Amino acid sequence: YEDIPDRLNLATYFLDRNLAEGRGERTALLGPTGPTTYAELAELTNRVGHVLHDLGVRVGQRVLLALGDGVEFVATWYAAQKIGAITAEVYTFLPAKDYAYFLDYTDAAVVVVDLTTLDRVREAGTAGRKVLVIGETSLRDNEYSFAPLVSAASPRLDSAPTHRDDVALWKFTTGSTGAPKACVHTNRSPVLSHDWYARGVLDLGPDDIVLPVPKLFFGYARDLAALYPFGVGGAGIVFGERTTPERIFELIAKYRPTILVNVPTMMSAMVAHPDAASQDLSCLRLCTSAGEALPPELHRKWDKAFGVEVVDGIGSSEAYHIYISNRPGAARTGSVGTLVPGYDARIVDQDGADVPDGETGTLEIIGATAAVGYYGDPDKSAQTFPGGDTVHTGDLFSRDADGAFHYQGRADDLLKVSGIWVAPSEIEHCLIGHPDVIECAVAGHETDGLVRPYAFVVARVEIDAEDLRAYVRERLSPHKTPERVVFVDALPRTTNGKLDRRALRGLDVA
Ligand code: 3SK
Repeated sequence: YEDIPDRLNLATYFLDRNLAEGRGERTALLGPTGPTTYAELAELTNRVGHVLHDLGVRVGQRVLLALGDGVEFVATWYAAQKIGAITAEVYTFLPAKDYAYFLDYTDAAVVVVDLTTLDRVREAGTAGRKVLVIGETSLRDNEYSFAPLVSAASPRLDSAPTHRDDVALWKFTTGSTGAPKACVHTNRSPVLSHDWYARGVLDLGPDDIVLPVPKLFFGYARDLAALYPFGVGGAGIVFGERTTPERIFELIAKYRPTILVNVPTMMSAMVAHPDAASQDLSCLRLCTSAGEALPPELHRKWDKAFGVEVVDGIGSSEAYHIYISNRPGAARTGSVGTLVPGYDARIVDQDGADVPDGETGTLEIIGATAAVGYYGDPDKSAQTFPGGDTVHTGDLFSRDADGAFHYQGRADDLLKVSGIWVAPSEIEHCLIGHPDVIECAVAGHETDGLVRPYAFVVARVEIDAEDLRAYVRERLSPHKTPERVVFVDALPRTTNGKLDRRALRGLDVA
């Protein structure tokens, strides 16, 4: 990463560069308040930067964003970056006790909220912190109203002279056990990921308009909608409401985006939607899929329903963003693709030795976007980030002779059934092939003291559990047949929309 300047501020790099390069009047964001140009967004960012600074935020302190998507979210994020603070974002539908955890863990100098989160953040307890409130309401002692402070602030602001190796942002990761932890990243991570993935793989350009399915608190979406397009003069779409298939169809019809940043759960809901056949998605040049594995059968259903190319990839908060991906024009069903240029990888056995092509092992990813560690957890940091820009992912993969990677599940999700290791993903990929299965997940539950695979299924119509078991039995070896099929209305999900396997294992199936 020698090409990256020593002095690097993300607000200057992604946002202000558009003014310096004569793109101030181009659209940066599209949303409910209309288009926002780069010049307008940069000015709002500068004003918010002054407000944060006047509230006492200093270089290296944390600013916690607990607010819905919108122009204010993006401006506040860049404002905190511009003054050299560290940004961290959290989901807006958490209970008060979770906000208490995040406030305590981040020790944020200022927490920025809107009217959807204010009450729960208050209940969490904000003593000793300043709360910047977006929206009109009556305020308490430590609370400050965003709009009047912002309009009184200066529209000009110099960037803090941050270095490329200074800590810039935290990305929260839920992990499969324990409380959420922050992956601590320096300024160079988004800049490199922008070059390697957004430009190198997606070929993002000035005419791209990006619509994110996940909300901006999830780095996958935030970077692809509000950082990477700015790096090339393109635009992102922001909307505050919860994401539903209907809303996505509406936004596609209204803004005609070129890239849809998607996750398999929403792809499945879009495919199963009764109005799917009448949608015109021809504006989309591609749809990214990440966040969790895309079952090949869902990929095929998507192709048949919409004909929009899916560029499936895998990323993580630990490695910053996507590090293995398919390539537009050469996407393959059933593989997450090849290494994003800039990254290296090893697939290793339990002793850390490389496994040959075609065999399954644990993936180690090597690249200069690796986090410097988990905040406040040196032991876990040492396990996951052993040095040399390496991340131990805990994901099982095989690599074929063409260098394409095949996801085989999480190492800690494997089930030992009748003495044989079983990957839940194999049973899931089989079940999703059934025409009446919308979504499914497999987890280990005990039957008579023995661990057996249980399938949790969201079905389109009423199906007989025995028929589904027979469907799997005909296709996989007998010990992979689910011991039970449990029909559910929805699968448990983490705030990032990923399947919550811990919750699945804890479901009462009596
Ligand atoms: O899947 C993830 O967790 C992820 C995290 C950060 C950026 C991108 C992705 C896909």
